[in-house]
Parts: sequence; C-alpha cells; structure tokens
Amino acid sequence: GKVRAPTHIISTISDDRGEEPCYAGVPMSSIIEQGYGVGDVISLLWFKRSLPRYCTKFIEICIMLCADHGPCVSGAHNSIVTARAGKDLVSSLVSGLLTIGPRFGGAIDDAARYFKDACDRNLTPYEFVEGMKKKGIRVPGIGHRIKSRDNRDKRVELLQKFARSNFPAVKYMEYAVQVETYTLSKANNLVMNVDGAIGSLFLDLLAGSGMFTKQEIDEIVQIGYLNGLFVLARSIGLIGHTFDQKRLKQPLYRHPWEDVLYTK
Ligand code: Q5B
Repeated sequence: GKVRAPTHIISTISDDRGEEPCYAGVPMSSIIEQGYGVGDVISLLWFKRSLPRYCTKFIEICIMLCADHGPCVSGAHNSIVTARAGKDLVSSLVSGLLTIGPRFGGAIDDAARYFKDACDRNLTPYEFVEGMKKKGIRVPGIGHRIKSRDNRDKRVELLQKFARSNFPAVKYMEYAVQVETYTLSKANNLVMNVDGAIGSLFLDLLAGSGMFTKQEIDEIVQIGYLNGLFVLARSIGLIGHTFDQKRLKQPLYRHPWEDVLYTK
C-alpha cells in the first residue's frame, strides 16, 4: 500500500488547502457571513474552539483597553526612538514589543499562575503576599508607576464591571481583589494593574465558560497564552506611535545630558 513520508511540521489551527482558508475548521466565508469578530478569530486560532459571545467580547475589550497607554511607557518610548532613528515599521514595532516582560505588560501569565495557585490552595492574601516577599518575588499583576489607591486604573474597573455582569463566576478576580486590599495596606501604589485584572479574570473565563477541561486550563496557564493579549493589543498602539513620528517628521532622538547623572 501507500507509505506516507513522515512530515516535518504538524499544524492543527488552520488550513489553506481547500477552496477557502479555514480557522480551526471554520471556513472564512462562515466567519464573515456569521459576523464573527476579532475575539472569535482569536478563540479559533489560539484556543481552537468557538467561545460564547461574552468570552469573545471580553477578549475584544482586553484588546481595546490595552491598545495604547500613551507615549511615556516603555514600549511606546522604544518605538518612538526607533522610528526617529529612521528605522522601518517592523523594526520600530518590534523594538517596542521587546520591552514587554515581567515589569511591563508581560505579567499577565505570571499573575494568572500565582493567583490560581494561591487561590486553589486557599492561601489567605496575607499568606500569599508574605510568602512571595520571602521568596523575593514581586506579586505579578500588582503595582503601578502612576496608578494608586486614589487614582485607580479605569481599565481595571471596566474589566471588572464587565465580568461581574457577564461571567457566571468571578472567584479568581475576587481573590485578586482581596490580595489588592492587603497590598494596599502596605503601600498606596500596590493596586491591581491591568495585567492582574486580565490574568485573574481570564482564569474565571477558563473555569466558568464550561469550554475547557481542568487539564486544558492547566496547560493554557502553564504554556502562557495570556501575555499574547497584551502583545497583540499594544502592537496597535506601537504601530500608531511609529506612524505618528513619521508623520511629524521627527528628527533623531538624543537624550539630554542634563537628564543623565554622570557619576564614578
Ligand atoms: N513593590 C509595575 O513599580 C512596577 C510590587 C512590590 C510586591 C509588587 C511594580 C511591579 C509587578 C509586575 C507587574 C505590570 C514595576 C504593570 C503595565 C502596563 C501599563 C504600564 C504603564 C501600560 C511598578 C517600590 C516598592 C518596593 C517594591 C514594592 C512594587 N511592586 N512589592 N509586589 N508587585 N509589579 N507589571 O512603581 O520595600 O521599597 O523595596 O514590578 O504587574 O506594565 O501604564 O506604565 O498599559 O502600559 O517602579 O499599565 O509594581 O515601584 O520598583 O520602586 O517599588 O514597592 O518591592 O518596595 P515601581 P518600585 P521596597 S502594568
């Protein structure tokens, strides 16, 4: 009989061999004719399934709220400097993206990992936060440079409001809120940030939607899908900053000497 040569690549999310491309088995024409949005496309290509509307709407809200946060944050700053050095769109975009990590925008996966572990083990916020301190690890999803108890992050409030009215349960989010209450008793700027809100709420989405087995949830959290939301969203803003600098014909950036402490 026929012997199939072993393939070098295995792919399970999309297929372009037929009359029209399919995302997780759903043909492009259905995606358009049934009015799917970008949240549905992310569901198909990242999670390999169609998620309920409240889940795809939540994904879309995350993308909209994280698309930009002004020119002063690490990612935008890098993209602006790179664009002003005369580099192309892709170079400017990736130089901004490369700043996304444990301190800036890339704390969503770790927030989900640590909140899940602590909540599932029924740790009190005190036990969790002090345990992290002993290990010398900052609580991912907590703390912000400009946001504080008296200047809350509107994005966090909007995400929480949507979830409270649309999710079947918000157990992990409520746990993160309790953690925030404890961290705020230590310092004013230790608020829940946008990474912490998305990380905890995505745990609630995964657990409450009934679309994922426990094993699948553990795998998603362990692999780390959720920083992808910030990366995808912030690309929109970084591209915008790049175009802005080009449009404004901004010259090469040089940091002023006065703003550097020269010391031995
Ligand atoms: N302390 C975010 O720090 C920041 C602590 C903590 C325990 C914590 C810090 C942090 C975890 C990572 C995280 C996402 C670096 C942030 C984002 C997107 C963004 C950005 C934008 C956008 C800020 C002062 C004292 C020290 C620290 C202690 C601080 N955080 N302790 N757990 N989590 N968070 N990142 O202000 O005793 O003096 O040594 O790493 O979730 O990135 O808009 O800017 O959309 O673009 O620089 O919103 O919180 O404070 O480093 O001077 O620390 O607080 O140990 O204590 P800061 P530091 P001590 S959202």
